[in-house]
Amino acid sequence: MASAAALVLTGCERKPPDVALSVQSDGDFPIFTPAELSVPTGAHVKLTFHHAGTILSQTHNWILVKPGMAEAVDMDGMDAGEQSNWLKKDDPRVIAATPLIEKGASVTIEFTAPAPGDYPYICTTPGHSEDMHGILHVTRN
Ligand SMILES: [Cu+2]
Repeated sequence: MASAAALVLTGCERKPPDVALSVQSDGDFPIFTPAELSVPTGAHVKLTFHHAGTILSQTHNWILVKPGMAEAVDMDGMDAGEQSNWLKKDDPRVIAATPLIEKGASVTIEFTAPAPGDYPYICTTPGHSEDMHGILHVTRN
């Protein structure tokens, strides 16, 4: 694995960029804003997620999944329960995940942008993903 990574790096003239992204709930509505984000492949991403609610006390998370996997991850998360962040443990379909946060809170996570493609993000609090979803567009460098 290490040698493969070194080959990729030497074949690329540019160092992967650091990219800061922000996403939040639409106030008390279980909707992500923005619903679309974009980042170049290989970037070192620092994503800050903010729960902008002030009234309702339901918690939210931000879960980035492989293409086509949002529904399955959401379903399995429901079985896993709230104490597990509404996520199946060590789910290989999950690329990045924040913990559940309360209204008014923010959390920052770091991850490496995956291969180019369109990756869904959802909140796995039961009943939220139908409206609380978006797409991370991972572009070629
Ligand atoms: Cu939510």
